[in-house]
Amino acid sequence: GAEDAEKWVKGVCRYCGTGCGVLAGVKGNKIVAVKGDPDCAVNKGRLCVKGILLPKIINTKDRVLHPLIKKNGEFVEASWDEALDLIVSKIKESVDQYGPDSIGFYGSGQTFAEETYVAQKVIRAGIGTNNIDGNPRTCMASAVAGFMTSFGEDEPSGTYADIEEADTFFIIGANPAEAHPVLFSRLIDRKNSNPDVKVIVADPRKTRTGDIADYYLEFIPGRDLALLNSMAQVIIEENLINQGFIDRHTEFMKGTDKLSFDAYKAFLQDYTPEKVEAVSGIPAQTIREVARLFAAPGRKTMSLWCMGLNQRTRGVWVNNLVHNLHLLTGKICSPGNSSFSLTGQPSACGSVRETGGLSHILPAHRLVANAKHREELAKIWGIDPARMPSKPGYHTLAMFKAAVEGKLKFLWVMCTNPGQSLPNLEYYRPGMEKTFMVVSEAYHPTRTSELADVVLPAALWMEKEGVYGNGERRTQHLAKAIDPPGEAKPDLEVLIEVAKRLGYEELVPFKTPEDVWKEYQRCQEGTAMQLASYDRLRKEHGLTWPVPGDDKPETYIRYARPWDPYVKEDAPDGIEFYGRPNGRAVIWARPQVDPQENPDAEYPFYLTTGRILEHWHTGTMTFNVPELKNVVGEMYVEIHPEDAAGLGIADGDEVDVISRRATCTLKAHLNGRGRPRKGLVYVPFHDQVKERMINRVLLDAFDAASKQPEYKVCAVRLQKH
Ligand code: MGD
Ligand code: SF4
Repeated sequence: GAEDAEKWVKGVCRYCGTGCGVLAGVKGNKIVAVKGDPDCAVNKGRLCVKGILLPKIINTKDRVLHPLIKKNGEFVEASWDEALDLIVSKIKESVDQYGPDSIGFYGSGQTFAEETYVAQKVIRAGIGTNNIDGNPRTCMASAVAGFMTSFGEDEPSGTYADIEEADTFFIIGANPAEAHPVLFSRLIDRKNSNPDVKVIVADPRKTRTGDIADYYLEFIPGRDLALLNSMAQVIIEENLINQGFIDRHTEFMKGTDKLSFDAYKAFLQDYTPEKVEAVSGIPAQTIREVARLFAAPGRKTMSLWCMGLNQRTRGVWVNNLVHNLHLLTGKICSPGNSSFSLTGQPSACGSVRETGGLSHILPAHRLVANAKHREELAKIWGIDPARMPSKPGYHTLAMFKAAVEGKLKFLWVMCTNPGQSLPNLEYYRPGMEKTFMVVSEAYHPTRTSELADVVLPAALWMEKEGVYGNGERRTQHLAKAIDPPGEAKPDLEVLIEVAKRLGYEELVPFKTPEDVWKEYQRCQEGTAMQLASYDRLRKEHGLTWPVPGDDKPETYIRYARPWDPYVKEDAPDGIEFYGRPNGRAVIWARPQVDPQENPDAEYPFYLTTGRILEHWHTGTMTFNVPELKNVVGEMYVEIHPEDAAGLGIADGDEVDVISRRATCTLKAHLNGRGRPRKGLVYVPFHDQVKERMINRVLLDAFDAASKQPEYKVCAVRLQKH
């Protein structure tokens, strides 16, 4: 317990995108307790149940302690030398025979920034392919493309500090009560502090977040594009717009064409509340009331969303439609007025979006497709720009499809568990088995490591030093508190060692994470994404970028003076969307388009999936914590009581959830912690047991622009088991 701690080491929680600061109590080489960091602005000492139980993920019986190589179908212990030699020879062989594009790297929003930075550098500048992607594709890609298309720059304008300033919260497609619990506690505090604070929650499933709603909008899955357009229609119709803001800071677009305000207004005529009532299932009067509340003059409005908008075949569009509401009303770029996408993972922003860990982006928000951006990096990296591959690589599903089709010969998976977390698993898992797959993992077996050829033992949370970046642009340093067990090593060391053995010594002149950070900081020069120095990060409790110099403060609000140092002094109203060539953000005309798979006579229910409070993604860590496992030991299917009655299903009955792709058998929860609307069922995706691994049932449609998979809507049939 805490009383045994000999010292307290500063870090960050290992789990969600909230990014709570923690202090790890260390005795000898053990973490004996964890407490919330009282000096971290995110949580001010608070932690949720997952965070407080972090010490229990470390000394578990399934930690991988030595490299493992699969020989004749069995894993056998090997030395690091043997494992690395094998990896290097496989990479060389694949590149020689099939070219650089036969190699792929699949990373994570849970690695450190330094790890992804080095991985993408070695893959691009060394091997010569852009085949590096990661689980943020399944998580944030639509938010990235939404910010890029609306504002010309990735990541939100505001920070969590907007929570304490906002009067109206519009929460759509997010369940922070379970997925971002400490952030949610800030929201409850805000609501309790002021009776005027109102909360709108829009979700096809009544969640714990919905419990604090003044307005709860239970819409038909996939119909939120219509809902958001309808709110815009009301806002314009009732003259709740901010005309000055629109005139000075925005422009209207549809597809590749500019629109006039009148043409946009005409486009919205298909979305009057009366028309959208029929489409969305929300009464016209409710749509009017929430639109008025959203736009009410003198009130500050903060929107919050997460996977419910991102994991969609029209994820980018629906992101744009939330931004539209803020731009039409001018409720953005001032305290409490914020269009804020929540992130899922502790470092999806810091370690993937910012470092260039997706197949189409480069460090510091640069783009692969931009020749000038490639040249800038080639210069910093000291290589011939011609060596920088110009073709974007495989996005996540394309990469795993290439493995199924035999085109991807070598795949390195680090800090993620796609054998359980990809959709349509029956299709993708055989590809992981077929390709030569290296898995860097802290535990074995996982649903991915079991399919690997080599498993590399990874140092876990607080067993290594590095930097995370949470959902509010906060860059946070984690010190090393203890040594990893057995022969486990930090992923960074392994990446550097493999690069050296491949002959790329000049690309990895790094001895420490700080060395990597210094080079990464050079990549940020000349961009509006400047991060603090390592020295400063070590001392501070996280800083929200841009931080353009060690003597400069962190930045609360982007695109606005006095906060953002990149906004021109004479910018009208002190606002400039400088990511866009003309400094104007875009209000997009985006129509309602239904999801790819919708219920029909054969598969009459919608299925949606997500997280619960006690577990983290594929459960490798949280199922190792007895307290969490005891609360929820297996996943289940939530069914509306009337639907269940119609099928003769009682609470606790085993139910087959059947799609065109696979069947899962799960216990029915009729009045659980969430209640889906009639015609919808909900399954958390954490279970590791094949019969309950819901991702076998899901389809693998994806957003055409962001390539983010659709985890939120598909069609199923239910049957008592
Ligand atoms: P995690 O359990 O987070 O799941 O899915 P994954 O990323 O596949 O996997 C992280 C792995 O890293 C764990 O196995 C852990 O043991 C290991 N690990 C921990 N620390 C370290 C380390 O320091 N080094 C290394 N090498 N390994 C480490 C998440 C993914 O799932 C995401 S991000 C989203 S948003 C999607 N959400 C989603 C959904 O909402 N519904 C459904 N049905 N599926 C989904 N899948 C996606
Ligand atoms: Fe960790 Fe998220 Fe809980 Fe904070 S809210 S303690 S970051 S899981």
